[in-house]
Amino acid sequence: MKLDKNKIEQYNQQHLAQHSRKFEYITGEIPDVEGIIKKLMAFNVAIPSWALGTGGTRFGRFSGGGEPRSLEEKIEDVGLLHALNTSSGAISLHIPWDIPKDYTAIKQQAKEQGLRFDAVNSNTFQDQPNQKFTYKFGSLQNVDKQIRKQAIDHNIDVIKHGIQLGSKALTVWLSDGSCFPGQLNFRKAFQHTLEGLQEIYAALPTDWKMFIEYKAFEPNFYSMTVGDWGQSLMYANKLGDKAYTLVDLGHHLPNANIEQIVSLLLMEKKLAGFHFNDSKYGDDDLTVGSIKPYQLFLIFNELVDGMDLNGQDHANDLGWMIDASHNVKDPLEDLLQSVEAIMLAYAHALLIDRKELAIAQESNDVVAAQEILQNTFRTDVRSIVAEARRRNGGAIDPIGFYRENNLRNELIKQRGSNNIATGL
Ligand SMILES: [Mn+2]
Repeated sequence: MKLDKNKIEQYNQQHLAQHSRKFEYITGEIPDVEGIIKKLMAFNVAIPSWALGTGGTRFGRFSGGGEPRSLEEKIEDVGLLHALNTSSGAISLHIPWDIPKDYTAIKQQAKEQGLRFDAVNSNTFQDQPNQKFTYKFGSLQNVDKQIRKQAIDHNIDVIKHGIQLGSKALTVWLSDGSCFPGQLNFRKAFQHTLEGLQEIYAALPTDWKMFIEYKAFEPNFYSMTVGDWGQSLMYANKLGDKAYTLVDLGHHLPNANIEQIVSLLLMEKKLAGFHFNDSKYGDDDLTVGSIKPYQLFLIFNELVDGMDLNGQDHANDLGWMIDASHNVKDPLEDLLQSVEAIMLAYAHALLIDRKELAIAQESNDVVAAQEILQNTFRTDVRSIVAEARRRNGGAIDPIGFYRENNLRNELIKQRGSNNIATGL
């Protein structure tokens, strides 16, 4: 479904007076709003191809209707999000769930909707039909060399798909690990995994990156072979300059200080980027910012600080992606909420008075440091984010527009109500 830009323009006209009132007020309250808006206008978060359908748990899945039936329809959905919020201009494909049949046509379609292809993702956490060997006991870590080779070949195959699409990174997430003490020789598992990653790394084009994603637990519950940022960083350091550690917010043990991890990875110039989501208990894959928006802000505080120190471009030098699941919401509404939460956290981080914060830190003024962060966090920056979107041609209120125009009903009419998109 293609959106008529005039409709967005009309919608914005109806809401302009109210929006302008809020925006003018905040412009008078904070310095350099224009500088912040410029950065917000350039910032994009990739949408993964597996997040466009209704998500499920291992207990059940309740489709909401109108889900995309093909890669083409998934790209259409991301195009729709991007037209509304102008900050979802990339799609991240999962191989083999979303292998294009015709690269040229897919690239053309994406281009027409203003989308680029983000990192490609491999899958050795489940067996595919017609696959020769099983990953039941792991992929790259496996004691069986033939199974390791199958996993290496798959990853190299994913790189080849990515080259055709114009992607520039491979994300490797391994579910490898063990469920019971004694099952695995940790050192051998690490060595096998490293050797496999080295072979995959050797197949990367020169301008590509490898993102090594870690996860503390699940599907293995005793050990994970890439279980935390320390292990991921060990692999990345041993592999070379093109290998980086990828942080998925849900992949930590409870209460981990993710902002500190981000800060140190940036210091080491080894942060690949992010998979955004939110959680209360584990890898809950909830809407970004729905549970811990303050933590998200603290993470963005470190991101902006560390990237500026490295001279990195916020919009392009790291990989930004949402990795969430939507069990009870319309997936597109949920994704709009997630991107909005990210933009708000980013806007807040850009607003921090870093000079004053450094002075407070250097003088051990704990109260002043907290005041600076919390006063910033409590500033309502929603109209600044909306203004950036409006100037890019997006809707002042994307969810408002989506609902007012019954876009989900349109999708159900086009696609039917019983189809289920590939994904988790
Ligand atoms: Mn992830």
